[in-house]
Amino acid sequence: MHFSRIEGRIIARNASGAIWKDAQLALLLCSLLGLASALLVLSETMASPNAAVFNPDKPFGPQSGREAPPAMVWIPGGTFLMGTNDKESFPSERPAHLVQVEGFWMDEYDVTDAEFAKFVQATGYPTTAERPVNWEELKEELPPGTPKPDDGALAPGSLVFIPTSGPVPLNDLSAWWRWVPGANWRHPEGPGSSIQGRENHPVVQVSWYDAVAYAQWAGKRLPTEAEWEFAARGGLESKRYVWGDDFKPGRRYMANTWQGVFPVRDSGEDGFVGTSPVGSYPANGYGLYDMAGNVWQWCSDWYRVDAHIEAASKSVCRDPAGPAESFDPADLYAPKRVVKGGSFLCNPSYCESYRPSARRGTPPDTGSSYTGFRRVISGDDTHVSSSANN
Ligand SMILES: [Ca+2]
Repeated sequence: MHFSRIEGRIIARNASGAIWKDAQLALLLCSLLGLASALLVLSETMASPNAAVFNPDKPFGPQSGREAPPAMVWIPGGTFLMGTNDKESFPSERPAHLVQVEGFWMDEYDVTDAEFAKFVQATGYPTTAERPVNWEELKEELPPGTPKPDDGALAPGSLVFIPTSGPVPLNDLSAWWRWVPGANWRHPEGPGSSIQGRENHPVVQVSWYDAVAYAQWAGKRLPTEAEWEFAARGGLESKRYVWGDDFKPGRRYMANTWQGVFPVRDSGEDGFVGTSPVGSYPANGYGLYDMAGNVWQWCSDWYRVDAHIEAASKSVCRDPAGPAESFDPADLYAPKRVVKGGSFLCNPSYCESYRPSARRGTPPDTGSSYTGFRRVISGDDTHVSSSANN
């Protein structure tokens, strides 16, 4: 077992999981409620240039006037309120603040197993989970003095979700995450599992480095967190979900999430236990699928828990690329990148992170069975699309 790696990661994730009740951050947030309130008033009075009436059966398409790269949709850009002032959110999602993004192209779907297989076949690229753990790199992400584990414990592997046999405290992620040697994108749950029959599911067990490598090979890049959230909102303004404020409009599930007692048993009432084929639920207002639930999606930004507080100090953030470095007071040693969108594990009792404002930090070398990605092309890089690989 990757004791140190697991311990380091799980300690970090425990801390992230407990952030909801983190007194220090809560106090920090309270000191900013005045600003948050001002922004809330602004959110209610500002013009909504991108506001749209959402019809899940008839998403409106891009009107860019340009030929779309294959399987990508045009996100028109504009100004929006990023983050939220909703009290039913994590402190890291607050406060809402004005952000402007330029138009860009975005993958209609998460990158699938079949697509990622083409990349690996063409390049021979070994993913992070398929390579032995580099102790010299890993120890930099752990508290000083952490002893080196046995070499056998540094064999290739990744994190896999394992349901528990009964209810457990929800502040201890190590109860349902296991380091599984041999787990990688071809074997998402470890040896014995495969992606056969899951070719159209989002690829998982990919690190941030793997996602960047594939994006660059395809002539694309990862979205910034601001681009991702703007796109996820689909033209709607400050809605709780990417389709509106009602979680189940007309009693219809709109995303692949978790039903039942977490992390014991997922009833699959929404049609799927685990990942679902991309595009199984209605697209959002921009015609993007799975911008809520299914799998978390890597963004290019470094993760700071207080990134929105810093951003809110400016009148408008224009195409923000995120903070210069990672910061998470609950885990000072492992730098993290932003992931967005929540996953098939998200449940109202736990994190409800399928909301567009939800955000989390994950070390860039850490893949898992619930994290994938999609890619973008800058609006002024359309020429790239003609030579881009799918
Ligand atoms: Ca589900």
